[in-house]
Amino acid sequence: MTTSSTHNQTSWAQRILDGDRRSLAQVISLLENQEQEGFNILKELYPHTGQAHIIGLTGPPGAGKSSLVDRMIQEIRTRGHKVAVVAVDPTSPFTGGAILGDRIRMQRWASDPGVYIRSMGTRGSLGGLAQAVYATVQLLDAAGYPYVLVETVGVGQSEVDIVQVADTVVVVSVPGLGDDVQVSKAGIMEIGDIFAVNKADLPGSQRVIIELESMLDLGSHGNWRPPVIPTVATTNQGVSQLVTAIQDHYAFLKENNLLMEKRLTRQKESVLQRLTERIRKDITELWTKEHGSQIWQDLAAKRIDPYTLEEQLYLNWKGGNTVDKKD
Ligand SMILES: Nc1nc2c(ncn2[C@@H]2O[C@H](COP(=O)(O)OP(=O)(O)OP(=O)(O)O)[C@@H](O)[C@H]2O)c(=O)[nH]1
Ligand SMILES: [Mg+2]
Repeated sequence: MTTSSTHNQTSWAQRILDGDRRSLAQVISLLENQEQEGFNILKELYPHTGQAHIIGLTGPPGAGKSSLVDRMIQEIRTRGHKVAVVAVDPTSPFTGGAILGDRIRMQRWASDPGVYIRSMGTRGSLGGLAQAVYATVQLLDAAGYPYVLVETVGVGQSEVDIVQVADTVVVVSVPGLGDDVQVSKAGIMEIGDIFAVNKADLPGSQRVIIELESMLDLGSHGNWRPPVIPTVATTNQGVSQLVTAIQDHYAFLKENNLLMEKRLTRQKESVLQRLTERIRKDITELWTKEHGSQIWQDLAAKRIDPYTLEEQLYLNWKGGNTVDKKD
């Protein structure tokens, strides 16, 4: 999908602020494809961001994250708020695509103007996904959704590091995966603000709860002790408690002046990431343009060493000069 460059940016931004869902979908696609026009629209909307509570849900495949999100939408709607969802599927080559179960679940919100759901895959570069998600969340924030839920698969090594996006991270665990699969996975205990043990109707859930509780007892987490909440997404059990815990965590962040700090850290990181990516592209382009595969041949034939090469490429990029060829 393309948008005409003759389009007035202000009108795009205004339509987002006015809650036009079609425009929202179009701008998200721009962001997903890393189109500069999308970021230009975000520039204008930036002053309108910072109102939404960004909630990340992460956990192993099939843990019931989407089912929980669906129930949370219901709960948040019951409490009288609008809500937006970004379902991130790093493995999917399809944009805006979701598996059948997700489609059916999402379908029931299609007629509710207070709910906006969007799936994001990796149509562009895999590395660009995190940035696209981050930008999309900001857009939804500016569009006036007070709650933005972000569902991602996996923890730690995941392409989209949820901590980079969310104010509150809900780690979803399930019984039956074996303890080292989830609980002791590096980083999982540190990133969770809330632990949901879903599929609490299945055997073994009590053990997962006890394990999580004892690991949390050992750890240090400042003044916020992450709660462990059993849930059954299929029957809505525990969902109200989960949403209340999420709201409590937000209140905690605000009361302790941690929210601004957290968000600033994230924004700095995002600026650095985008800058690094831009410079990386620049350098790659530079040497491809000027040397083709010659530098690699030189390297292979030991006509140049990798350290000198790196130094030369860096100076070349920095000064805009040509790399000295070895004769
Ligand atoms: N018994 C039981 N099944 C559940 C529960 N929650 C979800 N499920 C089932 O688990 C399966 C996976 O649910 P999803 O919500 O798609 O899980 P997910 O974590 O979003 O999966 P991915 O996005 O593919 O990683 C579905 O068949 C659900 O019906 C639960 O609390 N108890
Ligand atoms: Mg899912």
